[in-house]
Amino acid sequence: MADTCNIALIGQKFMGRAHSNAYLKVERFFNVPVKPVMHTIAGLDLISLAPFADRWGWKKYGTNWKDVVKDPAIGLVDISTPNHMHAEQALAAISAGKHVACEKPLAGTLKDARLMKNAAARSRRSKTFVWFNYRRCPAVAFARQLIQEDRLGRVFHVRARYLQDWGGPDTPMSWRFQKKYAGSGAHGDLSAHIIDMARFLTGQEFVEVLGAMTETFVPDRATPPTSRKTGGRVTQKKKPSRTKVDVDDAVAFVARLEGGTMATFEASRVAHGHQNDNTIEINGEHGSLRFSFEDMNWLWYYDARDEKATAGWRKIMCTSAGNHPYAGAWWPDAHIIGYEHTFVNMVADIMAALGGEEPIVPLPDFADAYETQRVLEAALLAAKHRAAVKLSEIK
Ligand code: SOE
Repeated sequence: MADTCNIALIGQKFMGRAHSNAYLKVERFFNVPVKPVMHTIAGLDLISLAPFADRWGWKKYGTNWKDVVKDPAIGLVDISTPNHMHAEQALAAISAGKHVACEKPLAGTLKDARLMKNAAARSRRSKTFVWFNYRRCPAVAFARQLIQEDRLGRVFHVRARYLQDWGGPDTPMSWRFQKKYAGSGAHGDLSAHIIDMARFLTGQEFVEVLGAMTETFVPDRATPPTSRKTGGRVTQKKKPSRTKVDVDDAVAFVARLEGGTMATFEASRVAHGHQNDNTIEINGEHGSLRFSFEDMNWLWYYDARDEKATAGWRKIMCTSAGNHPYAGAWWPDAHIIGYEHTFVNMVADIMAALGGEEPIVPLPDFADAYETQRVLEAALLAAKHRAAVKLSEIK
């Protein structure tokens, strides 16, 4: 019989839903050596917490995350909160001897990320994981496999972009637009994913960021109405006001990876027509690979060794059991999967790791995510100083 691990999830918004769904589904599709038990959900808003717990099947709920992480019944703490809370929550969970699965980026700042990495390294009991979920699209995992089989030969280019369009002037202020909560804007939120993908796919670390540019197109945003409780009555603050944005809406940077790979990255929240366009292309000596999340079941492959007359991009449907990672857990060929499956795949791998088994695809721990955080920092410094920044300068 499989062991169990009681989960405490902190955060009940977008990622809270994605993770809850993953814990709920995983053992219907995967044979996991350790089964997650949806024990406690912690969140700030008590009014929505009870229905959330009920809808997703969390046994308990509470508004005090500090009590929740100390609960002896809990085995793994899942941190799905804004970036400025990651360090405090992860450190508390690690010192309570829990395993930790933290949302990306590892933290809002390099300093927080370093504290987390060091705490994880010192711990004898805690295993750590970071939710870089796009590694777990079968097409991405398969691309890595092809690169490891040396299908591309020497890698020349990585060309990655992550474009969204929800951050225009009409979007009100939220934690994502404030440095004290988020650390940075599109950069920490979106570049973090494509930096992780570049490292994951090529197996190469970054050597230098040669140049970077950040831009804040929308300098302030409407402050959302806050509600106040006066004498048992909830009153809305009416006066419209605006709050200053102090993070980037968009970023672009150029980097060199080990092996001399030339890499370009772009991330934006104001690129109309691109809603979740997480695209990466890799060009090597013998061919190219291309993945785009909005078409996530497909991997594009160009083999430069094909005869010229019939050479061309192959569009590979990555849903074949036994051939494509994770595909065997899901549906018959071409019965495609979506965003939520990447999180289920990740929980399957976390549960495998907790049970002493090999995950299907390597899991990023705090030390791994810290490498991505160093690249984020190098690009921010390169933009600030309009100068190249060597990764060796970022400790
Ligand atoms: C918002 O930009 C967001 O939810 C990111 O925070 C996620 O990491 C990304 O996967 C989807 O978009």
